[in-house]
Amino acid sequence: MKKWIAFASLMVLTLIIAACGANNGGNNDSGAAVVMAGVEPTTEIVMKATSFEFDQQEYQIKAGEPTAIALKSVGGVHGAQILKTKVTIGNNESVTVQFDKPGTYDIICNVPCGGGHAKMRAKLIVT
Ligand SMILES: [Cu+2]
Repeated sequence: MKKWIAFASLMVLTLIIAACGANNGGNNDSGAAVVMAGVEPTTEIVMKATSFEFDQQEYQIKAGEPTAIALKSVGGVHGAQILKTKVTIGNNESVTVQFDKPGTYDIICNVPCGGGHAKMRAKLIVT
């Protein structure tokens, strides 16, 4: 009887370790961009948001450079989320980020701002 309990405990432990391993693998994706709090940016881009679009379809930044990404709302209240990263920029806020390597990321509005909200998309191209 005790053997079964020990075996069951071992199985549970194995599953927990496996689950943790899988989580770490998933987090690597989010490591592409790092928020550089307190770091002086070397360059800045400004995204202007209106209801319901960003002023450009594509924004370009360079990998390896601390870059301030500012979100200026010209009309309405909006937010920007860079998918596959942990970066979000609030309404009329600026966040300094640095990307490790080139890539293309989707930017979406993350504030439910009205009828055209779902169409508020742009791309961030890291070169
Ligand atoms: Cu929105």
